[in-house]
Amino acid sequence: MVVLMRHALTVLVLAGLLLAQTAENRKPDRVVTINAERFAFSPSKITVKQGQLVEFVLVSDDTDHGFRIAGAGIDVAIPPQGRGEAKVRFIAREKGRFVFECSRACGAGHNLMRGYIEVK
Ligand SMILES: [Cu+2]
Repeated sequence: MVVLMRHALTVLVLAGLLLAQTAENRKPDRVVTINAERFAFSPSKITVKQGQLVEFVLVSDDTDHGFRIAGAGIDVAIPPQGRGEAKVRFIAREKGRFVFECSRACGAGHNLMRGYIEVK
């Protein structure tokens, strides 16, 4: 019985995840892979068109890092090298410059880990 209930719960959780994803379930207009390593993102300057749905694929070349886009409500953990990647979607609704930065303390040059997205 407990096992059955666990299954039911799993199904509910999965259904919820699916619902949450449908809104932005369309294929991204652009996929940009960003590599993170002490103490830089590469590339660190990215230009996108206004309205594009951009998917960032975030890969660490060493330790734990984070990827935060200021003012966009985005902050995800990037797993250490060999432990997979993080994906996050960003819609460039307004023109301008969005700064991104590392959000996990990764060492002495952590504060230097930043870049920007230029929306044109
Ligand atoms: Cu850092």
